[in-house]
Amino acid sequence: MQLSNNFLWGGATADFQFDGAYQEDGRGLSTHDFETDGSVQHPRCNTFKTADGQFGELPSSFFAPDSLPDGAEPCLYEDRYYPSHKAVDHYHRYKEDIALLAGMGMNVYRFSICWSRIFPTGDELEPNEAGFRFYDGIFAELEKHGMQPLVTIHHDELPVALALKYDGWSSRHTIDCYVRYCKALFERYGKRCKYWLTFNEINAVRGFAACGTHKCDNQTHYNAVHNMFLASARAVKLGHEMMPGSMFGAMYAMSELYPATCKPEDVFTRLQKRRESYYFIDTMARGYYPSYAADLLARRGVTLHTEPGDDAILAAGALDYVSFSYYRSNVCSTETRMNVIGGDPNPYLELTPWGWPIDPLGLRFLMNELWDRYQKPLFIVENGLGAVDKVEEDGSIQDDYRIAFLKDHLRAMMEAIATDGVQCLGYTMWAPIDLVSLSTGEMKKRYGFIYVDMDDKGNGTLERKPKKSYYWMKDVIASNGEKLWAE
Ligand code: BGP
Repeated sequence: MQLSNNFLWGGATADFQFDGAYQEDGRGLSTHDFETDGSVQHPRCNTFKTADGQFGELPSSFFAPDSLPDGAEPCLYEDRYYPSHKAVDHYHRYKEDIALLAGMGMNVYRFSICWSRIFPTGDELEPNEAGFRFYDGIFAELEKHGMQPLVTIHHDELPVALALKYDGWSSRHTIDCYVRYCKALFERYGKRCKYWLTFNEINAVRGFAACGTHKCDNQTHYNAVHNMFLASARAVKLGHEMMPGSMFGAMYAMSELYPATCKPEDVFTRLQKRRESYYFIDTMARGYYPSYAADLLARRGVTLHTEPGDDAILAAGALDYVSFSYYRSNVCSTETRMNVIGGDPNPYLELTPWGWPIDPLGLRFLMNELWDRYQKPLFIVENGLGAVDKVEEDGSIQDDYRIAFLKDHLRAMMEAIATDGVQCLGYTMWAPIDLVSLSTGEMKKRYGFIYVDMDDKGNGTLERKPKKSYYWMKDVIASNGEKLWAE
C-alpha cells in the first residue's frame, strides 16, 4: 500500500511552545506569556495581580479553564518560570531546524504565526515590519528545501492588549483586528503559501490564554466563538479574493468518541457529545449553523448575540478542507462528565505515560466520519505520542514506543485513504522537534523525532539530536508509506 506522490508529509509546531524570543523585534506580549511551567501533579498557572495588587494564580488546565477574578490583570513574576519566553529557541535556530525536517524528506511544515509579532497590541493600523523578518526567513528556508508552508494564523493566543482592552474574542472589535492581521499576512505571504488554518482547536479552547476572555461561562464563551466564526469566515473570503487557489481550513481537536454501552441512552449521549464538536465544524465548513445549534445553546442557557448580516458572512467564508488533531479516543455514558477530552476508561486500550488512550482504529473511524459528513478533503495536522525519552550512554535515543505508535496510526490513516476512499491532503506529526507541552507546560513530555537538550525549567544546551524514529520516519516518507507494511 502506498500513497500518491503529492501526499503532504510533515510536522507541526506552535509559536508559544516552540519559538521563544518573546520580546524580540518589537513583539507585543501575548496571552500565553503569563503561563508558568507545570506538571500533571502541579498544573501550570496563569499568574495575575488582583485588583488590590496581590499575587494571584489560576490553574490553567487548558481544557478546564476558570474565570479571572474581577479586576485582576495578568502579571509576570520574577520567581516564576514562563516556558513561552524562551520555548526551545526556534527563533534563533530555524535554519538548522528546518534543515533537519527537510533531511527527513518532509514536504510540508505547519507553524503558527504569532499575532503580537505582527501587530504588537493588535490595534495598530500598520504591521510591525521587524516582526515579519523571522517569518520571511522561515518561508525562504522552506522554499530552499522544496517544502510547502501550512500556516496557523491563530494558535490559541492573541495580543494580551486585545484581551485587556476589549476582553478578547468577546468583542466584535477583535474581529476587525484579526482581519487586518490576516490581510497583512496575505499581502506579505500570499504568493508563497497555499494552505492556511484560521484557528487552532477552536472547539477546545476557552478562557483567557486561548480566547482572551476574562470569564469562561457559557454565555461569554459561545458569544466569543460566534465572533471567531465570523472572523474565520471573513478571513477565508478575503484570502480567496487576494490569493486565488489558496485553501483554508480550521483545526479541531477530534478524539473519536464511543458510547460506554449499547444502552440507547448512552448511544444518544454520544450523539449529543459529538455535536459539541460538530457544532464548530458544521458551522465553519458548511457556512451556517446546524439545526441542533438552538437546542445545544438553550441547554447551556446561552442567548447568542448576532447581528444582521452575520449569516451572509458565514455563508461566504466556508472552509475548503477539514483539519484536525487526533491523539486519543474517549468513552461517554449518561453518567460521564467530560469536556472535549477526558471521559470514562476504555478497558480495551492501552494508555500513554500521560494517561491518553492509544487508539489507531479510532483515527480511521474518525476520518471516515468526517469525510462522509462533509465531503471535503481532510488534513491531519496533529498526531503523535508524548513520552519520556532517555538519552543512552552512546548518545542515542531508542524511541521504539514512538515508532510503534506512529506506525499503527499511519497504517490506520492509509487504510482510511486507500481502502475506504477518504480524501486526505496530508499528515503533519505533532511535534517533529521536542517542545513545551501545551497542557502541562513540561519539556519532559516529548513528541519529537528530534531531541532537544532542555529540561522543564529551561536548563540545557538546546542542542538538537535525531532520535531513532527520525531515521524510521525518513524511510516511511521516502516510500510514501509503503515501508509501514513491509515490517
Ligand atoms: C494540541 C495543541 C498543541 C499541542 C498538542 C499536544 O491541543 O494544538 O499545541 O500541544 O495538543 O498536547 P500537549 O502538549 O498538552 O501534550
